[in-house]
Amino acid sequence: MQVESEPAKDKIMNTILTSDRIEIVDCMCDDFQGDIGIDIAMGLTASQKYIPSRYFYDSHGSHLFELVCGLPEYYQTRTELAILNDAASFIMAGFDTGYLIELGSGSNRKVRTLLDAAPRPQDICYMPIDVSESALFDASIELLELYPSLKVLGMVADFTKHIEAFPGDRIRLITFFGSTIGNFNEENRLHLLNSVVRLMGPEDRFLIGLDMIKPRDILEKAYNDARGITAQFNKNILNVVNRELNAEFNADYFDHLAFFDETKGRVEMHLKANRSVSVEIGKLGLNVHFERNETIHTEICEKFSRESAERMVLQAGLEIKRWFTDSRGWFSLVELARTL
Ligand code: AVI
Repeated sequence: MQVESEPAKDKIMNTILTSDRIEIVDCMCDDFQGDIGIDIAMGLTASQKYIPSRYFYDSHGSHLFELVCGLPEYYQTRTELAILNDAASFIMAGFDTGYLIELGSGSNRKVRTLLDAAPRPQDICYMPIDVSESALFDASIELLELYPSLKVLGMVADFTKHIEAFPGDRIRLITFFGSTIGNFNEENRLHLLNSVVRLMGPEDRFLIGLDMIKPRDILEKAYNDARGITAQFNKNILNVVNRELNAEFNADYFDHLAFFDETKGRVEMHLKANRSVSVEIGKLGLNVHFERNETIHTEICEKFSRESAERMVLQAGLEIKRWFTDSRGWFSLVELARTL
């Protein structure tokens, strides 16, 4: 099980950069420290040990994830980009002014296809939301150079907690690419979608990427690449825990494990102890023992069918406006509106 923290109310925001075309605000303050202690204490004392997947994304983890996106086995990014290239003009025809919000923005590659298709990019304010300040900063600066009339309002924020801080004075196109929704368990998925729905006005649109169910060998190769980049990405979570909580994980004592669970319809990632080992978590005053072959569950990657996706969005109070997919039906980009 993965845990999300409670929504933070009345957040204090620090402006970390402001000029006439860009503002970046920080909604995280010192949240990360407080949350990670609670999350790791809960996760590593559970019967199936786990570490929430959001701790993958420190600056090194964000960099490794960018490498994963370019791997030949990881079809998701290029398939979604190809769908976006074909669909962008249709999507942007109905959105020529307002906030273009990107949840978990990372690099700006996908949103650029939308901006390229925008009839009047000067009337759009791009709002990237990401926990990684460095990724958000670099991607925003690059966009300002590429689109000389674009305005950027970036938020260093956890979109599972800070959605209520998003401005609502103009129409919004909220994007959530990469099938990141599949990294949430069913309860947290619904919770997140509900909070997006509460934010949406009747004219707002929500564009979500979904990775679809496909043969096991394709899925398992995507999470077990030949170069071992996904393994490095998975193990990096231990470095984050070491750094943030003064822990003593030796990443060499854990192996990367990723498999498709057909009954659950999801890929799971784990770190499997290759020996019996005890690990001191200094800041928590906790000593955690791992038997050989015991695993830490680090990620779920839900794979959708058209039916399961329809069920999910309907339950959240959303209706499907348009469904874009590739010729093999491997990935889908779904345009949603609030159910009236
Ligand atoms: C971010 N997310 C959609 C990726 C996925 O495929 O679930 C994270 C990832 N994990 C391993 N490889 C990529």
